Amino acid sequence: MKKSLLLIALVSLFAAQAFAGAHLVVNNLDPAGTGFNDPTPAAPVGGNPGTTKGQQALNVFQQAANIWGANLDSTVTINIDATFEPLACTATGSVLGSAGAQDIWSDFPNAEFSGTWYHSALASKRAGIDLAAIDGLHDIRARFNNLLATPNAACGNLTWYFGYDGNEGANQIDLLAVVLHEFGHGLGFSTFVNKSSGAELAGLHDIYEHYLADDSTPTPTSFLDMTDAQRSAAIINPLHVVWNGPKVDAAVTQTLAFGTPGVIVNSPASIAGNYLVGSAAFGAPIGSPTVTANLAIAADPLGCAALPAGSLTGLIGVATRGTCTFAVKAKNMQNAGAIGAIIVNNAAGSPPPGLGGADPTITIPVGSLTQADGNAIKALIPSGVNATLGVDSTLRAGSDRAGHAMLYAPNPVVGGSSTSHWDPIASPNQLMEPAINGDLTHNVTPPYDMTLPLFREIGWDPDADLDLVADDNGDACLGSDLQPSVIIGGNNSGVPNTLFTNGCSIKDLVNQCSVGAKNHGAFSSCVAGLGNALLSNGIINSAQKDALQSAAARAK
Ligand SMILES: [Ca+2]
Ligand SMILES: [Ca+2]
Ligand SMILES: [Ca+2]
Ligand SMILES: [Zn+2]
Repeated sequence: MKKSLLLIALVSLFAAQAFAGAHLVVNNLDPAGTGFNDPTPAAPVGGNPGTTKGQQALNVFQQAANIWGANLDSTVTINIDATFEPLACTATGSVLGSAGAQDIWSDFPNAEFSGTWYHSALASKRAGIDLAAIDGLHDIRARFNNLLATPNAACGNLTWYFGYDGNEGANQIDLLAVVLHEFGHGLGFSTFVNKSSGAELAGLHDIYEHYLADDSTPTPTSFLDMTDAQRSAAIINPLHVVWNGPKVDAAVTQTLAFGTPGVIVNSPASIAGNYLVGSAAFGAPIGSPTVTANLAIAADPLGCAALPAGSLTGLIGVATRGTCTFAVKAKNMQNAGAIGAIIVNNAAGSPPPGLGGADPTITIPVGSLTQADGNAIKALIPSGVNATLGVDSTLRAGSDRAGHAMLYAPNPVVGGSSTSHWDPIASPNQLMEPAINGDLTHNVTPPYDMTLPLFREIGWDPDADLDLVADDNGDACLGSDLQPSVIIGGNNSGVPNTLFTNGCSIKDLVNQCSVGAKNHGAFSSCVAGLGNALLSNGIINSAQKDALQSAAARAK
């Protein structure tokens, strides 16, 4: 237990307490009159019985705490400090919330890996003691956007929905999903690697980073084996940063649906392969239908002028971004006979942009390519390029070819978000994507969601009996009796109920005697044998052996 690092300085102390599952406590740090203390009357909604906006907000947080508490196991209370504050807002996109660990630890008792940072809630779960309290801290600090309390044009008139049922209306944001998401970051769904420099925090790996890899190489390259420069390059390698761990790999097959949109170059062989595609707000959705054809550059390479009639008949047209709208380019290519349209970005960066705009007369599928991919493809079009614009039905949306889940790795980097989310290409939509989608279920397990499998991977082991021995890895006695002394049939032997490293207590072993015994005599003699074994191993003394035997004898 040598190192801790304070991420945010705050005070307060809570005593550790044992709970089946985990106990998350939300501390309301809002000043009077706002956020959790907003006295504005509100009608109960979607299962939330609160009668003020503030009470409803607090209820939603408690609901999120209960959902995580039912899915995680810890003997140590998880303390979360939360506020509503004005966060960044625009008419087209707003920061809903942010959260992170207040305190992190390495080299604590029962750490799975040495020299590795853990979020304090997870470190405390493994250690069985409240490590954040040692630093005078809580585990998680979470902030939520107070500008969404009432309709506000600067935030696109979005407001919070306080129901528990996911039935938010138009222009409403499901607060419960956002709180689950932000608590997820604080519980472990985030890396401490510097997203710009690629440097590790204070030179140590972190437990999340442990499973990050770049799959550009035939064998994915672990972030742990990279230099800072290699790490910073990988962080901006879209669709190539993956989670390389067996539990999430298994969750991928249970959760993600087949069908990844893409441009697949079929020939020539030199550039054959899958290319990331951005989708358009107009035209047919990519994949309905999937189109395969030769590519042709529009006679006007920008596609802004009307194109010669029939010049793209049966072809997929290619135009470059700029000068006129995406919809104008697509419509001109459609008018010239194209069965699909590709617009190549005119600036560096990846992933390729989504194509905004509207024109209901466009009926062909339209997609975008990055400048780098588009230029490489365009260079070979004069000698013939055949490609498919559609859905790759052999690849799960959000998985790479090897079956690893993809993490968000946009270029340029998005400081708070890169690598600490799934890639948004994931389908069905996942809780831990960088933007909240309206169809989330509040489930954190497959077949809906991969967040809990990721938590299992980083060490949130299932431990229903809270004996700190993982139920799925080494606990030979599930549902252990952990009373301080061995009590047999109501008779307290006074013998300390030692817990062994295999997750069995002395009482568990006594219980095994009672399961196997045909009658009380057989039970008693089994306990006598157990007492002798414990004595000869120096775990109890002979007086304790006698006390154990006597309690068993009286337990008739
Ligand atoms: Ca998605
Ligand atoms: Ca256990
Ligand atoms: Ca056990
Ligand atoms: Zn997030």
